[in-house]
Amino acid sequence: MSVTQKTLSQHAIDQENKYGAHNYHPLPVVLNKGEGVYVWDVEGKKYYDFLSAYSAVNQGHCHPKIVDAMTHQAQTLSLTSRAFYNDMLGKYEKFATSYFNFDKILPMNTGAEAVETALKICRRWAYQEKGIEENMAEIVVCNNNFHGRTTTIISFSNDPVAKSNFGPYTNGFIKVEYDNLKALKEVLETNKNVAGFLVEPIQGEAGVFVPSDNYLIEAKALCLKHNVLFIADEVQTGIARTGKLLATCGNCACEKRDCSATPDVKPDILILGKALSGGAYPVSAVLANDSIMKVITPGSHGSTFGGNPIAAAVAMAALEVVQDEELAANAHSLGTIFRAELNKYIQTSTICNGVRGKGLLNAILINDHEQSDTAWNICIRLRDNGLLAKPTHGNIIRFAPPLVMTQVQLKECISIIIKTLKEFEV
Ligand code: IF1
Repeated sequence: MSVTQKTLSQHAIDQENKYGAHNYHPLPVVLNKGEGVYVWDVEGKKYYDFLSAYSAVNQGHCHPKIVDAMTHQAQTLSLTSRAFYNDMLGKYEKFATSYFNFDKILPMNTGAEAVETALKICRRWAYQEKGIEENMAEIVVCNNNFHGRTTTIISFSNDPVAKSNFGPYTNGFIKVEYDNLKALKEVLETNKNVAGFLVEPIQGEAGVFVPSDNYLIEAKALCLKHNVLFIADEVQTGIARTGKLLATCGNCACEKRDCSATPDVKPDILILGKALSGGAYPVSAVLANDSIMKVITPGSHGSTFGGNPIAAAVAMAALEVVQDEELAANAHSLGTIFRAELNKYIQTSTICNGVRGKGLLNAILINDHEQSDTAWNICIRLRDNGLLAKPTHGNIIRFAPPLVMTQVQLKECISIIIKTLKEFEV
């Protein structure tokens, strides 16, 4: 059958199926244009993007300031490797360390690379500074975590789909229940070799689990008491997504942040990715103060593209957009409206029995069992109704639009979501 007879979408889907590894199960929609909160498919249909590439496109698709910075740098100097200096990296490092209020930054590319980098820094700090016996360091992680897909990271995952048949696994991790201070306290009191505690301020992939207001600050206090590094993975929750510049916040330089009830927590090691570039380019980073980052010495860590000139230019532009357009405050106020409107609907809904989240990282709970395809079918209908979203696990649908959304646009999206959910009312 020729392409003209098949829809352009089906042709693209068939090509991916035939030539690409099947490591995803995408929603059947083929996009070819993005602008702000909108994306278009190859047949020209327009959608609200309510996933933002898993919180990478916080600044909106193809933000002109970010695209201009990327284009200009790409036409000037794209990559030197770290074998030589260049005029962009130091400028970016000064900008970013001041912006997030840390002494040093180690630039990488993907979120998983930044998580791996943080684990290496934590282990070396444990041996060289805390005095733990070589190869005995343990890092505490939470059940149902998601920190990426490298072999070490899946070694401490409890998701069989992401983990099975990829062994042998990396040792040196202890799992505790998320949002359980008693469990964390117990582990820190009974294990003298704990080097760090790696935690998502909100568990995104697990289903947007927001911990108790005091969890992060009390966990940080326990880490301080036991000389254990508090490592915050803000790859998904960072860069204004939850209504503050960072979900942990941590005395950042951003004056206009709109703090919610959660008290500030300054991590010992901060991990960033995704929206650090506004979704334009792979940029991630690990930030820490000198007392920790000093364990990294020449040749002990690196990456060909880490901190390249384009990444530096893009990240500075992306972070300026967050401040200039007050995206944290917008995420905070729009998120409050979103949860209030969905909670009103839930009072009389038979298909939706909960909404949770912070800022514009939210999820709804579908009233069906985990293995049902109801959440998937709802996302198919949302697509037909002009809004793109995707289930996390089973019966939970994550909603995370770009933070540049206006109140009028949000209200239209809320009506699309409720109209679609009503189609599944029993
Ligand atoms: C996929 C999930 C989200 C992350 C946190 C590190 C990373 C991620 C908290 C690694 C990445 C992405 C990966 C992407 C889908 C998406 C995701 F569904 F996988 F779990 F957002 F929830 N820490 N999350 O959320 O960053 O290496 O991908 O740049 O792999 O399907 P990365």
